[in-house]
Amino acid sequence: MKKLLITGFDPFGGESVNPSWEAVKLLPDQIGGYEIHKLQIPTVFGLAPRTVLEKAAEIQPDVIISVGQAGTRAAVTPERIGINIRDARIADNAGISPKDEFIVPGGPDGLFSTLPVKAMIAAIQAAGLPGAVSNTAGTFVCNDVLYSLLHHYAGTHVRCGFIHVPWLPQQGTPSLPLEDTVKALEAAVSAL
Ligand code: PCA
Repeated sequence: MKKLLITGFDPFGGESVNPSWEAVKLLPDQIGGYEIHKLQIPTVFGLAPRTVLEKAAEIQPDVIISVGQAGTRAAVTPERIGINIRDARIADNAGISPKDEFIVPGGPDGLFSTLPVKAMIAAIQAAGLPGAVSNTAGTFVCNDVLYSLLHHYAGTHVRCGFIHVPWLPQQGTPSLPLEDTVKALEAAVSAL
């Protein structure tokens, strides 16, 4: 059976919950032909991608999907591209807020997700849930993970990418109930 490593973040920015990890935690241990390996990662520049890469070195997944919270979005949004920049508006969970730094000095400006972004969105919508493409994962820790994974696995058979999910209802508006986010992630994985 193929292996999928899927990650969610710890809460950040003073919040007490992060829907990405809450949803990833509730995924079944198998979806379609994939064995699901779940991992919580810290909202810390550099450490977040390193934590994913260490786990990936251990389990040797075929696919890696990192999931994160995007508080202003109403839909579950697979990301099209990661960009080579760290530019934080708020401090990460280690108190660091880099400005205008490259993630990989000398690396390409942008790297496209190697996941089937449009097929995942179609599957989310077919499940009756809000799904849309996103053309920016921002410049905070989520983009740090997306770009770092794409750079690390460029030219290999390991496919990777990122999905942002809305707030939970108790966090603000717009939001999506936790069970809908879980179903949307399942639908996205079923499109792999
Ligand atoms: N969202 C943040 C980092 C952690 C998370 O869940 C982001 O969009 O960069």
